[in-house]
Amino acid sequence: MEKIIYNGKLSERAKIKVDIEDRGYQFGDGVYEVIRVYNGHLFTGDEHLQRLMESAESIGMKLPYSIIEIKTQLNELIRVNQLSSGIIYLQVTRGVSQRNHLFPSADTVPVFIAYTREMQRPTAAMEKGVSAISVEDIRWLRCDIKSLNLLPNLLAKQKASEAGCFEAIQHRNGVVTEGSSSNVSIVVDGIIKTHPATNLILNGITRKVMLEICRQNNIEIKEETFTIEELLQADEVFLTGTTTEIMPIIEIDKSKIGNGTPGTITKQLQRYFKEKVAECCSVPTKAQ
Ligand code: DCS
Repeated sequence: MEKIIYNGKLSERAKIKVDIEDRGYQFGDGVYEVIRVYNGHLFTGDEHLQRLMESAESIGMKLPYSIIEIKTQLNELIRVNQLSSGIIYLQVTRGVSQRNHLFPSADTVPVFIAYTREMQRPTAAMEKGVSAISVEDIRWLRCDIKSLNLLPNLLAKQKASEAGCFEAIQHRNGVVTEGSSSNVSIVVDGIIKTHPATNLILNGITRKVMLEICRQNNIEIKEETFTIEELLQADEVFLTGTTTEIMPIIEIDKSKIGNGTPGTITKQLQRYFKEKVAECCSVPTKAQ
């Protein structure tokens, strides 16, 4: 029987129902995280939970549990569901109250859920590379908050899929921001460029891991904006994201990137990333 976390307790998934006046359901009034699990271990769990707390605070919500409590709950969930390779999705909404745009009274209890899903690493796509389209970024000006309001991201991803592509790379007036569910970097003359962590992008945890890898291995990186022209002319382009990992982009808007195969630096970053995962997660947990 699949278990989930519902308001701090392990519960049977089939028994939990969402209230029709849950503010997450009605308004998208809440925040979420997706955390990767490798070999039964949370990968960069602390960073994700820290971001969840910051997202909640940015919309005037307080998490109902401490980060340590949440981590304990998540590890228990991994154990009972016997998850080895996959993700944990967690979400906190402002709770259930009669529909009203105003925040509900202070005693309204946030609704906190987490569930697991098995998922393998996207190894075939990471080896071959994937294609993308460019789209206008029509989102709001607080993309740094991991809010439940994902409609513009969904529209962008759907458009990419209908064009036979993996991701939609968004831009504001020709300046690249990020993918619909990933961050974007380019490589030009051996130097990586990625959008600075401002209000216009989600400060991706995988992006942070990638920055750390670059610092540790003397790969030059500039957190600077770049244009659609620079993107199309770049030697290499890659995405970073929790489920995407480090994903080479070999074609954008039907135009080849570099020679149309994954770039050398991108492949190097993939190897370093795999090492980071091994450092954290190579020893199986007791339950496996
Ligand atoms: N940008 C956006 C808009 C995202 O939604 C995500 C992650 C990222 C960047 C990459 O951030 P992480 O490296 O922290 O994952 N999106 C999550 C999602 O909604 N599904 O999977 C990952």
